[in-house]
Amino acid sequence: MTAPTTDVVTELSPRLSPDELACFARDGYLVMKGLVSENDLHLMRLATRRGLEGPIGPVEYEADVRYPGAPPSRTAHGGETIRRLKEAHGRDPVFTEWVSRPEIVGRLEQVLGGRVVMPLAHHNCIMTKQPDFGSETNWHQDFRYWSFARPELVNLWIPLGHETERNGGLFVIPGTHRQTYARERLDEALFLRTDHPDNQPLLDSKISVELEPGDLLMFHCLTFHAAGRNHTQTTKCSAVFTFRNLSNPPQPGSRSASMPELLLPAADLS
Ligand SMILES: O=C(O)CCC(=O)C(=O)O
Repeated sequence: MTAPTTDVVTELSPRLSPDELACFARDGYLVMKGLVSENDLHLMRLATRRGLEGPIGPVEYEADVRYPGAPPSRTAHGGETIRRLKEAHGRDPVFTEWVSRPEIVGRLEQVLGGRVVMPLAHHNCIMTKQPDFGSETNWHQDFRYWSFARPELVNLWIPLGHETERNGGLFVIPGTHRQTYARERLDEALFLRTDHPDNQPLLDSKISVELEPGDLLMFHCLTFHAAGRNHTQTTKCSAVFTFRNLSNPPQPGSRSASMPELLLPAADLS
């Protein structure tokens, strides 16, 4: 991997346009172009490669989650396939430097409605979808296992390479963050049941989120999303972080409160 020789420094707006804000409010997700420079991507990829080659912990293995397609145990064939490099924040300063930039914090302030905090207990990882043993993730809302005063968090998903349906890219169901769901529409682990008739219209409206390096995907913590397996021979990697408004704290004693959080510098939106 060679370092990029130039990185065009352009002033990026710290704001989403009114159209982008309206799309995010309606759909629960938004793809933004050109927000991650080649140089930042290079540093993020280096940190990812270091983590995978070490491997440098903490990591989550596919065998730990047992999702469809994952090896049955860590000692089985493919059992050492990594699913996530956890604690991305501590792996390289590039991640925190990047999320702290005005063009990122400003957008987060707009959608969250005030000062932005980055919880380190959720996501804060590099998702790796590896060939052969990378698993499928069924339809879920990230908030299902989180405990905050309000379900008003957003994720930023930074693709480190191209993401398509073929290499296990994400699918989303637009607008699902604005609805409520009867308990029987979800299975025991709170995944959306694909055999429930009431869920069919939702499942039929799924969208494959195609991403390229430089893109940034923002999605609401209640937006149903899923991902398939990686049918290529190249590992797909994406850095993922979660954000909340300062006034939306984790419930004391919960897993959401189990790690420190970062208060991001305020963006100047004037
Ligand atoms: O890449 C995937 O399989 C989806 C991951 C995901 O949505 C999650 O872990 O919340």
